[in-house]
Formats: sequence, structure tokens, C-alpha cells
Amino acid sequence: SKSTQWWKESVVYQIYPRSFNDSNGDGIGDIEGIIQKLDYLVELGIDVVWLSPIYKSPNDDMGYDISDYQDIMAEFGTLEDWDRLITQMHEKGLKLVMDLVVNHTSDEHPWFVEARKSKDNPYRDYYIWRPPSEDGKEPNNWQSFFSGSAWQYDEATEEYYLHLFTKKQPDLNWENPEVRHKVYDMMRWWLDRGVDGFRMDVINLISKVEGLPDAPIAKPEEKYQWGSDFFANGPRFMEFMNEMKEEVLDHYDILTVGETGFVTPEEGKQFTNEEDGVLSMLFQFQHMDIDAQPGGQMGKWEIKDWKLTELKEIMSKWQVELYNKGWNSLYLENHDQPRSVSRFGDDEEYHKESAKMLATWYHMMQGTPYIYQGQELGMTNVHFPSIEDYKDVEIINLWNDLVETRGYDPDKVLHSIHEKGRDNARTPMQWDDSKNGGFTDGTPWIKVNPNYKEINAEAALKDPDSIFYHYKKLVQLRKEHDVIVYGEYELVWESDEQVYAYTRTYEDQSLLVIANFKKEKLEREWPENFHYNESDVLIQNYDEAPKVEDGKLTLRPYEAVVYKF
Ligand code: TEU
Ligand code: CA
Repeated sequence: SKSTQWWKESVVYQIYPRSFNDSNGDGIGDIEGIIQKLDYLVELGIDVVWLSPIYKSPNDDMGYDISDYQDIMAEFGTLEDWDRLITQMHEKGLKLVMDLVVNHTSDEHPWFVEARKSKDNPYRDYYIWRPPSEDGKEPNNWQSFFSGSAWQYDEATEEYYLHLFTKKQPDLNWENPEVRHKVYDMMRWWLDRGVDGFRMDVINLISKVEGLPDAPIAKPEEKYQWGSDFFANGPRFMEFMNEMKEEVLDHYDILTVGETGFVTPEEGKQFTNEEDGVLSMLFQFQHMDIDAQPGGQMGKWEIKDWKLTELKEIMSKWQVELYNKGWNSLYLENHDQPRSVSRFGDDEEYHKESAKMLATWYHMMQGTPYIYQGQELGMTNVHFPSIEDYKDVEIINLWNDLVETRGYDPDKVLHSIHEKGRDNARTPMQWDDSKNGGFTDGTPWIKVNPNYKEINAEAALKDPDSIFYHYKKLVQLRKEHDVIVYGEYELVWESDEQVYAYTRTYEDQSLLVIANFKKEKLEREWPENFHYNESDVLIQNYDEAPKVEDGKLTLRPYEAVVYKF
């Protein structure tokens, strides 16, 4: 069955405003800077922009710590600028999805400023407070996402408050109906101003298990333990979401995407179910965890080899499980992840080929594709030589904990940061080969990747063979072929460790997608069920489609090709 919704047929582009385009030379991207680049987005052909937070914030976690949900960060502009942005976007046929960060606020939010004043303050119960344990320590052993304990002691009232992220990001108490209704009011306020949807930050962490029990001790050598069993997909999560749906979401035609780590395809199907789900789609993390060790957030820094068959298993499970029931979102990058060409492809010799291969491979799957700013240029990871060059609080806390406090080898930690650090995605957008990649006339808040002279939008727009135009074509193909949006997915060559191949089928159309994930030239048997015809090629990443001779298909390094039958 085909139930149509605009967000199924769309492609979303994520903007991280701080690093996108600086219009006034203060080194920080801003709303006016985005307005100046709208035609670039129109050229790429995307339909929707997801804008990372632009609300008032002390920027402890770069805008994910909000001190006023209904105002704009001064560095980014004003509410009037925002109104201009959305008006101009709508005029150009673009939709705007805003980040909704309501698992926590900033400690500088007026609610928290009040809450910490006294135990009987009317806002006290907006947050999660506990007295010290019997031996005077933290109320439980939970580890924060960003190193150390998830609890912060507050002198004034001699209690601890919970913060799953930094200590300047206290968790809201969703058990309190007043908190929930304040959030719903705020959402309606933005929707009535014209917003087309929300990307909901760590939304499945809002319900914590009653009593906040200690996490099991998985790593005895660590002081704090990973407690996600007690805060991810918690007992009242669906209840809260259903309430939000009734109060807010059901009254607007919007795109909602939950950022939901720790979610299985079965849960994903439940959350996005067309009948009684609560979200249009969600971001699952299983493919992002493929190169990390298990055992919680710290595992991400311990880089692990992975097999293509593991990736096949993960992606295929999501593709199959949600088909005709829920809806997938497809992504390889965002502002928290390293650059995909460096991580899954080759950012040197086969930069262009592998970036296009990855693009083809994920855009042809079932779901709504997301492109993160600069991904369409093949922007790469950055290897800053010193910890001083890094700005991300996760990286800085990691360094302080592992190197400064515990004496880990600084080179090893720096290596992990080079591979996995979030600042890989946050270096300024590379617009041209002028100073600072054309991002700013001033001093950028974080250094530009030195490869901006080769990798930049101006060069890409001049080169008909660029990664940019490959993305543009993928976006366009989606508009022309229903099978890309609605087709059923089936994996081909299941146990192949080098080539990822799959089909999509819808009514009388079918696609065969073949992607070589390796640097080697390979030969494969042409799949029998398909009658080979050169003119059936929909898109490819080399000048010419791969050769098929005597029933044998030859694939060059990182070659990708899509056939339509
Ligand atoms: O991220 C939530 C999250 O848990 C991860 O994406 C995490 O940032 C990453 O794995 C770190 O290794 C969201 C936002 O996307 C992120 O930028 C915020 O820092 C975080 O929530 C807190 O709001
Ligand atoms: Ca600026």
C-alpha cells in the first residue's frame, strides 16, 4: 500500500548554523548567512531544511543548551531575521524543520535559575533533584554522555540534580505535567509561526525509570556506569508522546523525526507506525555504532573494525521491518558524527568515487534521505594537531577525564578524536578557495579544514562531474521514480564482504543497486533474474557504466551503479 505524505517524497538538508555562513564577519555563522545561501540549496534540489538549534543559549553544548525557547541566539540574529528566513524559504518552496531540545534546558534557563534557589521554589520540580546517598555521594552511579557523573551537587540546597549531558544541561522532569504542557505551548507557538516540523533531540530519554536505580556494573574499573537501561525508551515514553501527539502534533501537517539512540527496528516500527505511531520517522544509531566498542558512550572512542555483512544486517533489518508499516530516515552524517567519506569511504585517492558511491547507496534505500551540510561536497574529517584547536564540550571533557585526570596516552586519545570527534562535522562550510573557505571575513570560531582550496562549493558548481551534481541527480531521480520512494527492499548477495547490492520493487518497476565498498577492482556474476541492458543505467559514479561481459560484471574501486528495469 502507498500512503503518501510530503515528507516521504522529500530530501532533507541539515544546517549547523554556527558553521554554515557568516554574514557579518564575527566568525560565527548566522541567519542572514543562511538567507544568502538559499539559492544554493534550491540548486541542490532539496525540499526541507533541518536547522540545528538557533535559540538563546550560553553555548556550553553549542545551542543544545537552551536558555530561552522563544528567542534567537544574539550571535545568530533576531526573531525578525528568523521570520524573514522562513518567509523566503517558503517563497522558494523550501520547508523548515526546527530542532526541539526538551530532554533538558540550559542551567541558565529561568526555570532552572528559579529551581535551584530553594527546595520549595515553584519550579523546583521542573528538574530531577535527589539528596546525596547515605555515604554522601551521588544519588546513583550513572555516567553522563559527556564523561563523569550524571549528577551535579548544588551547594545552595545541598542536593544533586540530574544531567545526562553536561552539568549545564539539567534534565527536565517530564513526570511533572506542568513541564509537559509548557513544552507543548512552546511547540504550538513555533508551529503557528510557520514551522514545518521538529527534529526531536534525544526524545526517547525523557522518561526515566522510577527510583533511578543504579546501572549494572559492566566496567568495574570505571567509577560511573552506563545507565541507558533506565533512561532510554523509558516506561512512560509512549504515553508522553501520545499526549504530545494529541495536544500538538495531530493538529498540523508536519514532519517529525525523533533522535532515538538505543532503538531496535521493532521499537522503530512501533514509534513510527502509520496507525498508532507517534513520529513520522526516527534516527536510529545502529549503523553509527558499527565502528565502536559496545558498553556505552565511551565505547565510541575505541575504534573497531567492522564487516560489510554487519552493515547489511543492520540496514536490511530496518528496511524490511518498517516497510509498509513505519518510515525510515536515511543518514550517514550529522553534526555529531565524523565525515562519511573519511569514515566509510576513502578521503584520498578515491575521494570522489567513494563519496558518490556512499551517496548512491543510501539514497536508493527506502526512507527519507538527509544530507548534512558539506556532505554534498565530500567534506572530510579534520586532523587538528592540538587539543587547543577543538571546541566541542564532549571532546574537551573526554580529554580532561582521560588525559589530564587519568594519564592516558595523549596521542592515542587525539587519534580517537581525529577519527570520531564531533568537530569533524563542525568545521566551517567550504564555499570557495578564498581565505577561510569563504565562510567568514573575520576569524572563524573553529578553524577551517585546510583542504578548502580543493574541496569547496564554488569548484563543485563549476565541475559537471562533481560530488555536488551527483547528489543533485540523486535528489532529482527521487522526484521522477516512485520506486525510489515506495519500492520494497531486498538484499542481494547477502554474504558478500565487498559489494553491497539490493533491489527495490514497486508495481512494475524495479531497481538494482550495486555498490563496491572496497578499493579493489572486483568481478561478480551478473544476477540471473535481471536481463542486462546498458541503457537501463539510472546513475553511476564513473564516466561509463561498469562492463558486463559473458555474464560477468567488473566493478572498479568504489564503483556504484543503479539499473532500472
Ligand atoms: O545528541 C545525542 C546523542 O546522544 C549523541 O548523538 C551524542 O551527541 C553523540 O553520540 C556524542 O558522541 C544530541 C545532539 O545531537 C547533540 O549535539 C547534543 O550534544 C545532545 O543531544 C545533547 O543535547
Ligand atoms: Ca556572524
